[in-house]
Amino acid sequence: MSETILKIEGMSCNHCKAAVEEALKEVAGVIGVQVDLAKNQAVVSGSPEHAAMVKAVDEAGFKVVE
Ligand SMILES: [Cu+2]
Repeated sequence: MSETILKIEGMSCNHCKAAVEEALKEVAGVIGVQVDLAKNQAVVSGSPEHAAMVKAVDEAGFKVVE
């Protein structure tokens, strides 16, 4: 199982954090998601397609910057 770190722009509170976690958990291949608000990043475990994660985050109203 691999882990991917996504840098995400636009998260400012725990509501944002929860929204991003929910969105990423819906992506096929994702096993777990841990968002770190202070670091503006999400650690995703599993083997999802990168593009699918970017799209899910975008649809939740945030942006993957890296
Ligand atoms: Cu928020």
